[in-house]
Amino acid sequence: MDVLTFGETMILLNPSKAGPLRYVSQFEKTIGGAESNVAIALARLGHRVSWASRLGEDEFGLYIRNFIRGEGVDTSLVAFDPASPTGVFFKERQDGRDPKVNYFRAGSAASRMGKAHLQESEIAKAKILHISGITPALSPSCRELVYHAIDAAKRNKVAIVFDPNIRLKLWTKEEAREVLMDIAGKCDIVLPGIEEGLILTGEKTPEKIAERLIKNGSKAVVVKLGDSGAYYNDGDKQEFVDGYRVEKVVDTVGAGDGFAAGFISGLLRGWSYKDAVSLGNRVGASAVTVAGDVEGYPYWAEIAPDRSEEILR
Ligand code: KDG
Repeated sequence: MDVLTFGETMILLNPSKAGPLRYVSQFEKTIGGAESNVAIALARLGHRVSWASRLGEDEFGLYIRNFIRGEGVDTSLVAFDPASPTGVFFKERQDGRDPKVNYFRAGSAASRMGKAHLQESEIAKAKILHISGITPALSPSCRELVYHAIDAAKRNKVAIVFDPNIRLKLWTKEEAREVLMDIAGKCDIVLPGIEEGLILTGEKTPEKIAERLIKNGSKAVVVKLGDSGAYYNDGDKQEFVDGYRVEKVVDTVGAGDGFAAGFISGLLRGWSYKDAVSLGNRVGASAVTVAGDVEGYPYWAEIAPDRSEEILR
Protein backbone atom coordinates (compact mmCIF):
# COMPACT_ATOMS: atom_id res chain seq x y z
CA MET A 1 0.00 0.00 0.00
CA ASP A 2 1.31 3.47 -0.86
CA VAL A 3 -0.99 5.53 1.34
CA LEU A 4 -3.43 4.88 4.17
CA THR A 5 -5.90 7.56 5.21
CA PHE A 6 -8.94 7.51 7.47
CA GLY A 7 -11.82 9.81 8.34
CA GLU A 8 -15.47 10.66 7.88
CA THR A 9 -17.14 10.91 4.51
CA MET A 10 -20.68 12.25 4.30
CA ILE A 11 -23.42 12.56 1.78
CA LEU A 12 -23.06 15.98 0.20
CA LEU A 13 -26.20 17.68 -1.07
CA ASN A 14 -25.43 20.43 -3.54
CA PRO A 15 -28.25 22.97 -4.09
CA SER A 16 -29.45 23.63 -7.63
CA LYS A 17 -29.34 27.41 -7.05
CA ALA A 18 -27.63 30.00 -4.88
CA GLY A 19 -29.20 31.55 -1.79
CA PRO A 20 -30.55 30.48 1.61
CA LEU A 21 -31.40 26.78 1.72
CA ARG A 22 -34.95 27.46 2.87
CA TYR A 23 -35.68 28.65 -0.68
CA VAL A 24 -33.95 25.76 -2.45
CA SER A 25 -36.04 22.76 -3.41
CA GLN A 26 -33.59 20.69 -5.47
CA PHE A 27 -30.29 19.19 -4.52
CA GLU A 28 -27.83 16.92 -6.24
CA LYS A 29 -26.47 14.05 -4.17
CA THR A 30 -22.78 13.30 -4.14
CA ILE A 31 -20.18 12.61 -1.46
CA GLY A 32 -17.75 14.77 0.50
CA GLY A 33 -15.00 13.96 2.94
CA ALA A 34 -11.51 15.40 3.08
CA GLU A 35 -9.67 12.10 3.51
CA SER A 36 -11.62 10.18 0.87
CA ASN A 37 -11.07 13.15 -1.46
CA VAL A 38 -7.33 12.65 -0.98
CA ALA A 39 -7.71 8.90 -1.52
CA ILE A 40 -9.70 9.35 -4.75
CA ALA A 41 -7.25 11.91 -6.13
CA LEU A 42 -4.32 9.59 -5.29
CA ALA A 43 -6.01 6.63 -6.96
CA ARG A 44 -6.53 8.72 -10.11
CA LEU A 45 -2.83 9.55 -10.05
CA GLY A 46 -2.06 5.83 -10.08
CA HIS A 47 -1.33 5.03 -6.43
CA ARG A 48 -2.47 2.19 -4.23
CA VAL A 49 -4.46 3.82 -1.47
CA SER A 50 -6.68 2.61 1.33
CA TRP A 51 -9.39 4.67 3.06
CA ALA A 52 -10.56 3.44 6.48
CA SER A 53 -13.84 4.62 7.94
CA ARG A 54 -17.14 3.80 9.56
CA LEU A 55 -20.43 4.38 7.75
CA GLY A 56 -24.04 3.89 8.72
CA GLU A 57 -25.51 0.57 7.66
CA ASP A 58 -27.91 2.49 5.43
CA GLU A 59 -28.41 3.43 1.77
CA PHE A 60 -26.14 6.46 2.08
CA GLY A 61 -23.37 4.40 3.66
CA LEU A 62 -23.52 1.88 0.83
CA TYR A 63 -23.55 4.64 -1.77
CA ILE A 64 -20.43 6.25 -0.26
CA ARG A 65 -18.55 2.94 0.01
CA ASN A 66 -19.45 1.96 -3.56
CA PHE A 67 -18.55 5.39 -4.96
CA ILE A 68 -15.11 5.39 -3.33
CA ARG A 69 -14.48 1.74 -4.20
CA GLY A 70 -15.50 2.56 -7.77
CA GLU A 71 -12.71 5.11 -7.90
CA GLY A 72 -10.17 2.36 -7.27
CA VAL A 73 -9.61 3.04 -3.56
CA ASP A 74 -9.22 0.02 -1.25
CA THR A 75 -12.24 0.11 1.09
CA SER A 76 -11.59 -3.14 2.93
CA LEU A 77 -11.09 -1.16 6.17
CA VAL A 78 -14.55 0.40 6.01
CA ALA A 79 -17.01 -0.87 8.65
CA PHE A 80 -20.80 -0.47 8.68
CA ASP A 81 -22.52 0.52 11.90
CA PRO A 82 -26.11 -0.72 12.35
CA ALA A 83 -26.72 1.66 15.25
CA SER A 84 -25.71 5.10 13.92
CA PRO A 85 -26.29 6.87 10.61
CA THR A 86 -24.08 8.13 7.82
CA GLY A 87 -23.42 11.87 8.17
CA VAL A 88 -24.93 14.37 5.75
CA PHE A 89 -24.02 17.92 4.81
CA PHE A 90 -25.45 20.60 2.58
CA LYS A 91 -23.58 23.31 0.76
CA GLU A 92 -25.30 26.70 0.56
CA ARG A 93 -24.14 28.51 -2.57
CA GLN A 94 -23.32 32.19 -2.29
CA ASP A 95 -22.56 33.88 -5.60
CA GLY A 96 -18.95 34.96 -5.93
CA ARG A 97 -17.92 33.41 -2.60
CA ASP A 98 -17.19 29.97 -1.21
CA PRO A 99 -20.30 28.06 -0.19
CA LYS A 100 -21.45 27.85 3.42
CA VAL A 101 -21.45 24.36 4.86
CA ASN A 102 -24.29 22.94 6.99
CA TYR A 103 -23.45 19.68 8.78
CA PHE A 104 -25.79 16.97 10.05
CA ARG A 105 -23.07 14.72 11.42
CA ALA A 106 -23.28 14.75 15.24
CA GLY A 107 -23.47 11.13 16.46
CA SER A 108 -22.73 9.77 12.99
CA ALA A 109 -21.24 6.32 12.48
CA ALA A 110 -17.85 7.85 11.73
CA SER A 111 -17.87 9.85 14.95
CA ARG A 112 -17.94 6.47 16.75
CA MET A 113 -14.62 5.38 15.24
CA GLY A 114 -12.01 4.56 17.84
CA LYS A 115 -8.66 2.93 18.50
CA ALA A 116 -9.94 -0.57 17.90
CA HIS A 117 -10.94 0.43 14.40
CA LEU A 118 -7.48 0.54 12.87
CA GLN A 119 -4.98 -2.21 13.53
CA GLU A 120 -1.29 -1.37 13.76
CA SER A 121 -0.58 -4.11 11.19
CA GLU A 122 -2.67 -2.18 8.62
CA ILE A 123 -0.85 1.07 9.31
CA ALA A 124 2.51 -0.71 9.00
CA LYS A 125 1.68 -1.72 5.40
CA ALA A 126 1.62 1.89 4.16
CA LYS A 127 4.49 4.06 2.98
CA ILE A 128 2.63 7.21 4.01
CA LEU A 129 -0.13 7.77 6.57
CA HIS A 130 -2.32 10.78 5.77
CA ILE A 131 -4.20 12.35 8.70
CA SER A 132 -6.53 15.31 8.72
CA GLY A 133 -7.40 17.64 11.59
CA ILE A 134 -11.12 17.02 11.03
CA THR A 135 -11.00 13.57 12.66
CA PRO A 136 -9.83 14.67 16.15
CA ALA A 137 -12.69 17.22 16.20
CA LEU A 138 -15.38 14.57 15.68
CA SER A 139 -15.39 12.90 19.11
CA PRO A 140 -13.07 11.85 21.96
CA SER A 141 -12.82 8.32 20.51
CA CYS A 142 -11.86 9.72 17.07
CA ARG A 143 -9.18 11.83 18.76
CA GLU A 144 -7.84 8.71 20.47
CA LEU A 145 -7.79 6.96 17.09
CA VAL A 146 -5.65 9.77 15.63
CA TYR A 147 -3.07 9.47 18.43
CA HIS A 148 -3.10 5.68 18.14
CA ALA A 149 -2.46 5.91 14.38
CA ILE A 150 0.40 8.37 14.89
CA ASP A 151 2.06 6.14 17.51
CA ALA A 152 1.66 3.06 15.31
CA ALA A 153 3.06 4.87 12.25
CA LYS A 154 6.06 6.04 14.23
CA ARG A 155 6.78 2.56 15.58
CA ASN A 156 6.69 1.22 12.01
CA LYS A 157 8.59 4.10 10.38
CA VAL A 158 5.64 5.12 8.23
CA ALA A 159 5.90 8.80 7.23
CA ILE A 160 2.98 10.94 8.44
CA VAL A 161 1.52 13.78 6.37
CA PHE A 162 -0.85 15.98 8.38
CA ASP A 163 -3.37 18.42 6.93
CA PRO A 164 -4.79 20.56 9.78
CA ASN A 165 -8.10 21.09 7.86
CA ILE A 166 -9.48 23.40 10.55
CA ARG A 167 -13.30 23.29 10.59
CA LEU A 168 -14.57 25.97 12.96
CA LYS A 169 -18.08 24.54 12.84
CA LEU A 170 -16.72 21.56 14.78
CA TRP A 171 -14.77 23.31 17.54
CA THR A 172 -13.45 26.67 18.73
CA LYS A 173 -10.23 28.24 17.47
CA GLU A 174 -8.63 27.78 20.90
CA GLU A 175 -9.49 24.09 21.12
CA ALA A 176 -8.42 23.52 17.53
CA ARG A 177 -5.09 25.28 18.09
CA GLU A 178 -4.22 23.31 21.20
CA VAL A 179 -5.06 19.88 19.81
CA LEU A 180 -3.81 20.43 16.26
CA MET A 181 -0.47 21.93 17.34
CA ASP A 182 0.08 18.89 19.53
CA ILE A 183 -0.73 16.55 16.64
CA ALA A 184 1.30 18.60 14.12
CA GLY A 185 4.37 18.33 16.33
CA LYS A 186 4.22 14.54 16.08
CA CYS A 187 3.86 14.46 12.27
CA ASP A 188 6.63 14.56 9.66
CA ILE A 189 5.05 16.95 7.16
CA VAL A 190 2.33 19.52 7.86
CA LEU A 191 0.22 21.15 5.13
CA PRO A 192 -1.63 24.20 6.52
CA GLY A 193 -3.43 26.81 4.45
CA ILE A 194 -2.21 30.35 5.18
CA GLU A 195 -5.25 31.13 7.39
CA GLU A 196 -4.84 27.86 9.24
CA GLY A 197 -1.20 28.75 9.79
CA LEU A 198 -2.30 32.00 11.41
CA ILE A 199 -4.76 30.18 13.70
CA LEU A 200 -2.17 27.58 14.67
CA THR A 201 0.91 29.75 15.16
CA GLY A 202 -0.32 33.35 15.39
CA GLU A 203 2.10 34.16 12.53
CA LYS A 204 0.98 35.88 9.32
CA THR A 205 3.68 35.03 6.78
CA PRO A 206 4.31 31.59 5.26
CA GLU A 207 7.98 31.80 6.23
CA LYS A 208 7.23 32.41 9.92
CA ILE A 209 4.38 29.86 9.99
CA ALA A 210 6.69 27.18 8.61
CA GLU A 211 9.48 28.14 11.01
CA ARG A 212 7.13 27.90 14.01
CA LEU A 213 5.74 24.52 12.94
CA ILE A 214 9.25 23.14 12.46
CA LYS A 215 10.22 24.40 15.93
CA ASN A 216 7.06 22.64 17.15
CA GLY A 217 8.47 19.28 15.97
CA SER A 218 7.59 18.72 12.30
CA LYS A 219 10.35 17.97 9.79
CA ALA A 220 8.81 19.89 6.89
CA VAL A 221 5.95 22.30 6.25
CA VAL A 222 4.13 23.36 3.10
CA VAL A 223 1.92 26.45 3.43
CA LYS A 224 -0.84 26.57 0.79
CA LEU A 225 -1.44 30.02 -0.69
CA GLY A 226 -4.42 29.43 -2.99
CA ASP A 227 -3.89 30.52 -6.59
CA SER A 228 -0.57 32.10 -5.59
CA GLY A 229 0.85 28.59 -5.11
CA ALA A 230 2.61 27.40 -1.99
CA TYR A 231 5.69 27.91 0.16
CA TYR A 232 7.73 25.05 1.55
CA ASN A 233 10.40 24.63 4.16
CA ASP A 234 11.77 21.08 4.19
CA GLY A 235 14.06 21.81 7.11
CA ASP A 236 16.87 22.45 4.68
CA LYS A 237 15.55 24.45 1.75
CA GLN A 238 12.80 27.09 1.59
CA GLU A 239 11.08 28.31 -1.54
CA PHE A 240 7.83 29.68 -3.05
CA VAL A 241 6.34 27.55 -5.82
CA ASP A 242 4.01 29.18 -8.37
CA GLY A 243 0.35 28.26 -8.49
CA TYR A 244 -1.85 27.29 -11.42
CA ARG A 245 -4.53 29.70 -12.55
CA VAL A 246 -7.87 28.43 -13.77
CA GLU A 247 -10.36 30.28 -15.95
CA LYS A 248 -13.33 30.15 -13.62
CA VAL A 249 -13.40 29.29 -9.94
CA VAL A 250 -16.66 27.50 -9.11
CA ASP A 251 -16.00 26.13 -5.60
CA THR A 252 -12.69 25.94 -3.78
CA VAL A 253 -13.79 23.12 -1.43
CA GLY A 254 -11.67 20.06 -2.17
CA ALA A 255 -8.68 22.07 -3.42
CA GLY A 256 -6.62 21.50 -0.27
CA ASP A 257 -7.26 17.75 -0.49
CA GLY A 258 -6.24 17.80 -4.16
CA PHE A 259 -3.08 19.62 -3.12
CA ALA A 260 -2.30 16.96 -0.49
CA ALA A 261 -2.80 14.18 -3.03
CA GLY A 262 -0.63 15.79 -5.71
CA PHE A 263 2.10 16.56 -3.20
CA ILE A 264 2.04 13.02 -1.75
CA SER A 265 2.13 11.61 -5.30
CA GLY A 266 5.26 13.66 -6.00
CA LEU A 267 6.89 12.35 -2.79
CA LEU A 268 6.04 8.76 -3.70
CA ARG A 269 7.60 9.28 -7.13
CA GLY A 270 10.79 10.44 -5.42
CA TRP A 271 10.48 13.96 -6.84
CA SER A 272 12.09 17.05 -5.32
CA TYR A 273 9.98 19.06 -2.87
CA LYS A 274 9.62 21.79 -5.47
CA ASP A 275 8.17 19.40 -8.07
CA ALA A 276 5.97 17.63 -5.53
CA VAL A 277 4.56 20.98 -4.36
CA SER A 278 4.00 22.00 -7.97
CA LEU A 279 2.03 18.81 -8.66
CA GLY A 280 0.04 19.57 -5.49
CA ASN A 281 -0.75 23.03 -6.86
CA ARG A 282 -1.85 21.56 -10.15
CA VAL A 283 -4.18 18.92 -8.68
CA GLY A 284 -5.57 21.47 -6.19
CA ALA A 285 -6.30 23.94 -9.01
CA SER A 286 -8.24 21.36 -10.99
CA ALA A 287 -10.62 20.85 -8.03
CA VAL A 288 -11.87 24.44 -8.03
CA THR A 289 -13.40 24.28 -11.50
CA VAL A 290 -16.35 22.10 -10.41
CA ALA A 291 -19.09 22.26 -7.71
CA GLY A 292 -18.40 18.87 -6.13
CA ASP A 293 -15.19 18.02 -4.24
CA VAL A 294 -13.74 15.26 -6.40
CA GLU A 295 -15.07 15.61 -9.93
CA GLY A 296 -12.23 17.87 -11.04
CA TYR A 297 -9.28 15.75 -9.86
CA PRO A 298 -7.16 14.73 -12.86
CA TYR A 299 -5.99 11.29 -13.93
CA TRP A 300 -2.27 10.66 -14.28
CA ALA A 301 -2.72 10.38 -18.05
CA GLU A 302 -3.93 14.01 -18.11
CA ILE A 303 -0.94 15.18 -16.09
CA ALA A 304 1.66 13.30 -18.10
CA PRO A 305 0.12 11.99 -21.35
CA ASP A 306 3.48 10.72 -22.56
CA ARG A 307 3.93 8.65 -19.38
CA SER A 308 0.39 7.31 -19.02
CA GLU A 309 1.67 3.73 -19.06
CA GLU A 310 3.87 4.33 -16.04
CA ILE A 311 3.10 1.93 -13.23
CA LEU A 312 4.09 2.91 -9.74
CA ARG A 313 5.48 0.46 -7.29
O1 KDG B 1 -11.98 19.26 2.29
C1 KDG B 1 -13.29 19.10 1.81
C2 KDG B 1 -14.14 18.70 2.95
O2 KDG B 1 -14.10 19.68 3.91
C3 KDG B 1 -15.57 18.50 2.70
O3 KDG B 1 -15.80 17.64 1.66
C4 KDG B 1 -16.33 18.02 3.91
O4 KDG B 1 -14.84 16.52 4.97
C5 KDG B 1 -15.54 17.47 5.03
C6 KDG B 1 -15.64 18.17 6.29
O5 KDG B 1 -15.57 17.48 7.30
O6 KDG B 1 -15.80 19.39 6.31
